[in-house]
Amino acid sequence: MGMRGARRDIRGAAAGAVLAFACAARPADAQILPQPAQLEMRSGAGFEIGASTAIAVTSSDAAALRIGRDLTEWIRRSTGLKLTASPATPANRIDLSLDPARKTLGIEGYELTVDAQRVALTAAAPAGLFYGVQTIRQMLPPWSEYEAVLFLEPRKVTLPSVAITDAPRFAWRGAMLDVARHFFVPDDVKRYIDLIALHKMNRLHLHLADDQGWRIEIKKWPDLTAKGGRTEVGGTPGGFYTQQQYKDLVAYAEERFVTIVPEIDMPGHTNAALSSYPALNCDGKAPPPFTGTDVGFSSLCVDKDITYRFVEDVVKEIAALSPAPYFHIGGDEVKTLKPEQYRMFVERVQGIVVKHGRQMLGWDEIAAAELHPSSVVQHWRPDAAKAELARAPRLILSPADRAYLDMKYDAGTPIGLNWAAMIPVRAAYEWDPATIVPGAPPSAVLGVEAPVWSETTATIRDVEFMAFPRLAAIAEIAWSPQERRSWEEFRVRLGAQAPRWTALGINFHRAPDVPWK
Ligand code: NGO
Repeated sequence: MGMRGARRDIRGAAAGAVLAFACAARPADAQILPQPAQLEMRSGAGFEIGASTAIAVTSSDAAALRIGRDLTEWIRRSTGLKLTASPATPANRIDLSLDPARKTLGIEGYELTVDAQRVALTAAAPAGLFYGVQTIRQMLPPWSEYEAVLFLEPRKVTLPSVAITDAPRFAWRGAMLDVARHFFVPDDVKRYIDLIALHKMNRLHLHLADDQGWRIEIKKWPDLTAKGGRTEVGGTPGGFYTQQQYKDLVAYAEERFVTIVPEIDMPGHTNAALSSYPALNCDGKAPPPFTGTDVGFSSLCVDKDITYRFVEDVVKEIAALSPAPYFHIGGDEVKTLKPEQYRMFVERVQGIVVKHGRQMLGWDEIAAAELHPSSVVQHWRPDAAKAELARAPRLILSPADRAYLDMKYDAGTPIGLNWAAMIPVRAAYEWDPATIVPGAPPSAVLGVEAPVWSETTATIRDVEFMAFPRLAAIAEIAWSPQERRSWEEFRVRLGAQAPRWTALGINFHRAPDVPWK
């Protein structure tokens, strides 16, 4: 009895606190992040979600129905109400409709109108419905994120009157997680997928192999994980994903419209593979496992045929785990090869990747090679030769002095690196992808990606601390039109995310340049 009473008190106090927040005047556009392409706040009462509100999905598409169920659940958490699925009247309803004829919305765009009678969300494809529902989610009270709240009696929630037409600026809105320096279990990765999807990001690049660990099961080369998967930075136990776990991650991500992009870094950053298989070394001798943080010392033996059989087996097995059309070969920081050896390796591996039906991605060093039209250069070195990058067939932008979320915020940040820069939130936000590589044709720029390298992030809580709030800045750069972005407005909207992020349990950094709620 004492226990139960105590629990109710705590719950009551918490609900009271968030309710007070909800009563403060806050326009809907103070909540939505990334900023929609077009948003008009309208006068008028808004839409009150109550016991007789119905929700309807006009589509038989399985993804659309699932998105409708997700929205029903977020509304249940906000109000205590389980909405009925088939509306009896034309009024007081939330309509989600999939209309392939609305081609101008694109695959990821949506239109959302809210007035006193109705909420109408329309998209041409399920991804657009998903993003529209993320927008509605950000207009619900923050406690909709907090599953444990039980309502003793239902609460009404009012969505403000708005008209939104929205679609992303870039097709590639990525986050990268280095699971090699420190390993993160599948549940951690799923949580990260949830958090990036809420911010309308659609790629999760997994850095699956480096000097310190090999993280994906390859059936033909079992020692990669049996030996190479054991370690991580600092000497703590590593880990790896079985092929089944990887497939499960791919499916989980796909339900949230996130594509997982696998990276096996080569020919450098390969000590874990080299120490597992002596034959991959030019001298046939396996080096010991490595748990430090130096870079640039390792390389596959680019003159041996077995190296290319190895690469082909790896590409083939990973490609079979996922329909995603991408394979990232790393290609960064090779200090032990001559430039012609490096170029030959990249071109030969590119042939293997293309043969297996995948588009090759690589860090910006690969721009020195002869690239296939489908290949993608991921820019990272602030001082990389821009003229060479401008000739790349396609580009993703991760300039380390803006988009590397493993860089410290400022000198006081307890973890993180600083080799490229200290990156306060404002610096992570205030840049335009269009100006990073002068001379690159706009159509070549696929988008933006924010990596978290994990030399200093040992747990997913550490990752969250470095990623939030800056990941939200990168998400907005990737989604919102440049002319709709300003730091002064963004920082207020960013600060308004605090109650939602708190309800989600995100370990975000309360950066001093943001007015946190
Ligand atoms: C570099 C390096 C990585 C480091 C990272 C740390 C690239 C592409 N290679 O980025 O191995 O982990 O910096 O910030």
